[in-house]
Amino acid sequence: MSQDPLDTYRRLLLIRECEAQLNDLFAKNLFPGYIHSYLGQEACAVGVCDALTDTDQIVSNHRGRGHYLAKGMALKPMMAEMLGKATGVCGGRGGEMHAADPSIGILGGNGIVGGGIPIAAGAALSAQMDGKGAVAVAFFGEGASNNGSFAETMNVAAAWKLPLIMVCENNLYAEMTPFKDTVGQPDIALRAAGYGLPGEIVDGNDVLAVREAAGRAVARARAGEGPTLLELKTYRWGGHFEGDPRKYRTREEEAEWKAHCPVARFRKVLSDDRGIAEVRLAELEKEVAGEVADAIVFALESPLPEARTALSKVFAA
Ligand SMILES: Cc1ncc(C[n+]2csc(CCOP(=O)(O)OP(=O)(O)O)c2C)c(N)n1
Repeated sequence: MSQDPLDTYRRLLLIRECEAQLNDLFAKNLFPGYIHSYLGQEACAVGVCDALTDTDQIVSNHRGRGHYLAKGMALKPMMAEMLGKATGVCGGRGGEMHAADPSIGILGGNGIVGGGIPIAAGAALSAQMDGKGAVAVAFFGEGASNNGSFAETMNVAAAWKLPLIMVCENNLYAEMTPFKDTVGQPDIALRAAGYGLPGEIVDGNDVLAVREAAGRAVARARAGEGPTLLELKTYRWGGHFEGDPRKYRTREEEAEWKAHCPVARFRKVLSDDRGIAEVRLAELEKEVAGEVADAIVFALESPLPEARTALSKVFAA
């Protein structure tokens, strides 16, 4: 749990810089496979993870780097994993969508939309049985909220009072489909009442608002009062994946959302409300950019996994 505003800012910057640099690698044809960028959604991951401890567990989705970094995944092994290298956090076997580090409560990403939600419920059930007050978080998009796994998990989590925080990052588009074309009413949080649990709509571009809402949900879960659904209203700045021509939305809409940049917004809070000097903020920004640049060099220079290890860590062959 972080209460240090500069630590919060550092992690927002870390995600922002990683995403920008990875997009650059992709443009230079140095990135294997797809990139599902988290640019624009940084405050969701950081705000939620600020309310957690190392023993709490998270389950991510296909847009997971923000979640990994916010929960504390080490930068170099994370970056190497993205490039499929042997030094990656999963030895290069997970790649862009499936990094994990259970030692700090990151149970992994998931390429199956909605697939991570019941896994998080399982982690919450196990935390409940352990009785040590840990909680689990499911991160998913609004597209996943129309999947059966969402409905089934909401029901069982409420019935069993699981210490589960359901975090829906509503970024308005599932691949190329506008969310408004797929639902009868646009507020996912309202569905919570039908299952018998609290639901809250939060400005997902305001890291402090996200942290406060997550803090309330975590406190409820730790107290044995059961799950909460948080709907974080946000926007993905890029396409569904890098290279997506984004024909399904306007550049004007994108500019409007970019004006509510979650990183710039928190920077303004730090300088205007908390009196943190410009020079300190600029120093931190430079430091983070340097760390990311070093991590990219590390990842690029790392070896690919050796062919003879192809079957290691395979449960059944
Ligand atoms: C079960 C399943 N259906 C469809 C897909 C293809 N798919 C990948 S991402 C995606 C959109 C998911 O949207 P959302 O859950 O809102 O997350 P976002 O990409 O907006 O972060 C789809 C349909 C998939 N991977 N798995």
